[in-house]
Amino acid sequence: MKTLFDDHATLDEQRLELAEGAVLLKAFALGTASSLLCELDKVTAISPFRRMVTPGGFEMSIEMTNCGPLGWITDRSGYRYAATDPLSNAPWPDMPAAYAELAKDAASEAGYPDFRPDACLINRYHPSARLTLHQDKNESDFQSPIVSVSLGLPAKFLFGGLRRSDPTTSIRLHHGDVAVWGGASRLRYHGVAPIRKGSHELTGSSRINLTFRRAS
Ligand code: MD3
Ligand code: FE
Repeated sequence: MKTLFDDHATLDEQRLELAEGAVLLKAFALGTASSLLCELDKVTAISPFRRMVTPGGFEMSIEMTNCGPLGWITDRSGYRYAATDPLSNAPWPDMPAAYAELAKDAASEAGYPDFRPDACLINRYHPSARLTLHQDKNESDFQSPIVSVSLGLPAKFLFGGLRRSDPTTSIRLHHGDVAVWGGASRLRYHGVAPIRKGSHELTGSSRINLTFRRAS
C-alpha cells in the first residue's frame, strides 16, 4: 500500500549531478531508513559485522558484512566476491526485498533502468574509522552502476578521477542520502574521511553505508 509518507517528494528530496554518470539523490532513503535498519538487524544476526584484513595484513578500521548472492571480502589472499560468509561457510543472508527495491528505484531515478544487484556490501563506521581512496573494480560488470545508501552519522565523502593522483572533491553525505555511480564515474577513485563523534537517533554512535553492486 502506498501512503502519503511513501511519496519521496514530501521528504525534501533533491537530485544533484556530481559528475558525468554520478547522481546524488538527497534524502531519497529517508522514508525507508528505519525499515532498512530493522532488516539490517536480521542480516547481522546471521552474518555479524567483522573487521576484515587487507592483503597487506592490516585490519580495516570499518566493520563489514554482506547480504545477497555474493559478498565482498578481503583477507591475506586478496580482495574478491564470495558466495559464502567465511565466518560460517554458509551463504550470505538473502538480500531483503526492500533493499533490492530501493537500489533499483534509485538507479532508475539516476538514469540506469533495470538495475538488479547481486551483492550488497554493508559498512559500519565508528568515530575515526575511514576508508582510504580506492576504486571498486572487483566486479565483473562495470556497465552496471553502484548504488550507495548512507544511514546514521554524516560523513565527508571524497571522490577523485580515474587516477589516484587526480584532484578530489569532497561532499557531505547525510542520513538518507543515496548516491549512484555509473557510466564515466563507475571507476572513479573515492574514499571516506575519518568519521567524527556524534549521536544519531537511529544508529547511535555509528554510520552505516549500504553499497549495491552487480558483481557477476
Ligand atoms: C564512486 N563505500 O564500500 S559509498 C565501498 O561510504 C565504499 O562506505 C563508501 O566506497 C562508504 O566500496 C562510499 C559511495 C561510493 C561507492 C562506490 C563507488 C562511491 C563510488 C564506486 C565508484 C565511484
Ligand atoms: Fe568503494
